[in-house]
Amino acid sequence: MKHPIFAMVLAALAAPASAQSLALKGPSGQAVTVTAAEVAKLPRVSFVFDAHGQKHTYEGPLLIEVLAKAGVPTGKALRGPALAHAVVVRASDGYAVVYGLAELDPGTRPNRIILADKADGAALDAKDGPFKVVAEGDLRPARGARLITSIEVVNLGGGGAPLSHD
Ligand SMILES: Nc1nc2c(c(=O)[nH]1)N[C@H]1C(S)=C(S)[C@@H](COP(=O)(O)O)O[C@H]1N2
Ligand SMILES: [Mo]
Repeated sequence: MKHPIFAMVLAALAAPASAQSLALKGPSGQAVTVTAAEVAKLPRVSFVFDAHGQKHTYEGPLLIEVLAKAGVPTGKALRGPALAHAVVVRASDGYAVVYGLAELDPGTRPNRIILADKADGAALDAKDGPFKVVAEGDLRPARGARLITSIEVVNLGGGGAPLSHD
């Protein structure tokens, strides 16, 4: 390998998917970087998503399981003021999508929202990857942000106290 630039390009092309990462910001400002290898270790879910008649099987962890690494309330803690948390998903092309934290919770609603890192059994390609949020059951693919680079959880300031039965 005589030419240094050629060697660098080859090294970049050969970089493993685990070199990819995602910047998380939690509701109290916690900054956490999650690598593709860490995402790959979380429990995995898969389902078919139909985008304008094109069906693909997406696979990855529940998005809320990823956000738990940045301290979001989950399970029984996802009540009261936590219901006023917004999840802002940002992509490298400037696209952004907002979800409500509670809709990511499998105990709140059945349709799953995942951080997909695979489609049809293969790692996402350069057009979609390394990560794409896929919302099961959405009737159109607009909320399915691809090319995701960061996710921020913002507390919009709900002041209500949780009731004992919520
Ligand atoms: N990063 C990113 N994700 C995006 C978009 C975009 O412009 N940028 N467009 C959305 C919209 S409106 C649609 S219809 C689908 C289109 O996905 P496709 O290009 O894979 O068909 O991606 C969604 N996710
Ligand atoms: Mo769209």
